[in-house]
Amino acid sequence: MNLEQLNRIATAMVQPGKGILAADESSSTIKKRFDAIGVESTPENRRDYRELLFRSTDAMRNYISGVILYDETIRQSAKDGTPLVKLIEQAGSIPGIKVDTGAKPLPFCPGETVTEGLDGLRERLKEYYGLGARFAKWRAVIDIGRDIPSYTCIKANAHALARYAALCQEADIVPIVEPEVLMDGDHDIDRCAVVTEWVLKEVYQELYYNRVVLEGTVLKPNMVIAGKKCAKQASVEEVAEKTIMVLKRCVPAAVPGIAFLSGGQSDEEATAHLNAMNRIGGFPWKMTFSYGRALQAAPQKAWSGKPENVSAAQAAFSHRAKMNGLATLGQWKPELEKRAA
Ligand code: 5MM
Repeated sequence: MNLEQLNRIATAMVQPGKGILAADESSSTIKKRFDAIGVESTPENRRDYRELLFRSTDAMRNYISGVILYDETIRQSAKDGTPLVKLIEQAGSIPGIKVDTGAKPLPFCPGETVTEGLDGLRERLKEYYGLGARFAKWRAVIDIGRDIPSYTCIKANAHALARYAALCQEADIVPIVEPEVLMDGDHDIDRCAVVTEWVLKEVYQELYYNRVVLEGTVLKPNMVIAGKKCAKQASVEEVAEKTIMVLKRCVPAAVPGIAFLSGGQSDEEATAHLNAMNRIGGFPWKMTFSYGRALQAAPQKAWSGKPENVSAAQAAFSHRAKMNGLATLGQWKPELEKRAA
């Protein structure tokens, strides 16, 4: 394990002003996104769409530190034959790879899942390193509902995340550790705080027992936020304060940075929350974004599968990337959205 390299990559991934583009939708997820804009999900269309993102020079050069890819994408080339990984590198951004194989039902735990993908991971990581990946991602999913999450679910997912992270570091690949507490339910923000704290405590305990070196990791958590169906939604300030409170209780200062997922928040909410946290400050890690939907919803809509819309889609992507880049510095303002519109 080359700790110096791991720390250098992790630090570059969370550098101020930039964040991570999560473009690692599995085939079933990207199909859902394409269905919504009336585009058939073929390998060519997926390639064209992702090529459009990676050729968005303004966004990629100035605001995107790294891109999480799916297995298909890391092997694909652009229309002119340039490997997509090269496009990312040429823009000064770091290629990464999703290595979990998805969340599967957890036996005797109704409604809960455990993320799989450890079998053969050592060999896959070696191949991905050869293909250019310098960081990886594994997403555990924790749902909040009546009688869930169970300790069984939290423990199983935390253990798998730590086994994955150790294998990554052995292969000189920075692990993004993503324990996502979903915001799908009707729970309030305080319940989300309690569950997120429990999950993060277990995750850091398992990382310790699995000998993961925190300086060579990045955490990708949910924000502490009320469930989408909760009648009482929290203010931007409350989300920012409670997220910082929970993270301070759980995440050691040795972790270089925290890159949030957007989890179903609107584009602007995800930006406003990140901005509010960075304005408050006073924490030991960099705080940035690793958004999927909150970065891609606008460009997907603008593109809608039409070649003549590529520039408009790239402009939409650049705008969201810039807004989130400003939020990492606490310099975003709602007026900036209006001016662009
Ligand atoms: C881009 O979506 C990622 C892949 O999801 P599936 O494995 O379900 O296809 C997802 O893991 C993503 O990286 C995170 O959830 C963050 O994305 P959001 O949209 O929550 O910001």
